[in-house]
Amino acid sequence: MQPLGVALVGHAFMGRVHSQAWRTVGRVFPHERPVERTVLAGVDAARARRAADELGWRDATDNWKEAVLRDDVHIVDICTPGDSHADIAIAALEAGKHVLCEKPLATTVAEAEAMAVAAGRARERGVRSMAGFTYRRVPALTLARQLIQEDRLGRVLQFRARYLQDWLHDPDAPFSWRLDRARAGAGALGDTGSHLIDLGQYLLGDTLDGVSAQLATFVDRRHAPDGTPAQVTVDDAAVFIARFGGGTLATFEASRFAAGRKNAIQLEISGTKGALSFDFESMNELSFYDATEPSGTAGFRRILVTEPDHPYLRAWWPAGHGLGYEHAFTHQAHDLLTAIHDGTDPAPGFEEGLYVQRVIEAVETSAANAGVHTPIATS
Ligand code: 4PW
Repeated sequence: MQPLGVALVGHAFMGRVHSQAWRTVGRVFPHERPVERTVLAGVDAARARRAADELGWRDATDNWKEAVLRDDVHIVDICTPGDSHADIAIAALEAGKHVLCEKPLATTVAEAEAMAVAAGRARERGVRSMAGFTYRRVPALTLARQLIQEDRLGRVLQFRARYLQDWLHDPDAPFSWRLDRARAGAGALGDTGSHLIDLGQYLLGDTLDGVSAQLATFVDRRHAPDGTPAQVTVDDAAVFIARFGGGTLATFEASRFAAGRKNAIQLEISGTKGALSFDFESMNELSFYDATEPSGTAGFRRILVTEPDHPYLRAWWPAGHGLGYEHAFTHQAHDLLTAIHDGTDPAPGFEEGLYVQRVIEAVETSAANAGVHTPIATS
């Protein structure tokens, strides 16, 4: 059977992780149509060629448009800074290619809307699109959703979400595109806060009505690696409170200045019948509290999410042997391939990515207005 050719656009951190996933997915999750790493696109031809050799891609190019239009490319995987997502995704969808796009979907709501419209049109022709909110595919979080859907928490009263990193805590940490509003759209809010917003819609199956927010930039001038001074134009940290449509009260925090926290996605979800607690720094564990148990023996119970019956785990190692950061990207590629094969829409699609973008915009509007409550736009 003809392989599904993938074009990877971008080969920095995210491109490398996605590359690993495309290399692994067919071995761990066999699919009828094999995947081929057809072409890697970057901004510089020589660097793209070197990356292609290192990461196992057949061809390399400095022209993403050419890559996207190739007849032997069926999936376009976008791992570039946010300001190029819309152009690449829309060109790919119009050319009839399935698209996986890194998060956040875009740098503005207007771009995300155009992408969602293009995705809607493409869907009518059987072309699929997916937003790369990969943490949905961490088995412990997939399990958390199952438990919530099985009503093990009862009515969910509170959703607490924090995404803490500290890579900017050092005032001498170099400037990069992630600190440039024109290229990234937002700072901690867009880069990592977007995951929390997505996990809210994923885990609770509900969306936020409005937000009250504050943002902070702690270091507003840095130096590029070549010594050039640069202005930081995004937030270093974001906090906001919110309420879901179904009534759940929510708190969100994203920070790149949380000293000592490296990639701590910390969730605690409390309901009338129980609670769940998760920290990505112990990503193979999920804590569950069953409030229906007698109080004398009830307590948070640590579930090691490493058993064959847990989501995605049967395909990996014998029971008890955990997974890491990269595995969720393999699960993401597997879920996209499954949707393409079955002719169904993968989740999250661009509509859900657009919702996240609207929440980001509402957070920024609220913060610019001293935290005033700001509704989430619906169209
Ligand atoms: O997975 C995370 C990303 O979504 C990474 O840890 C860094 O933070 C890079 O972007 C976000």
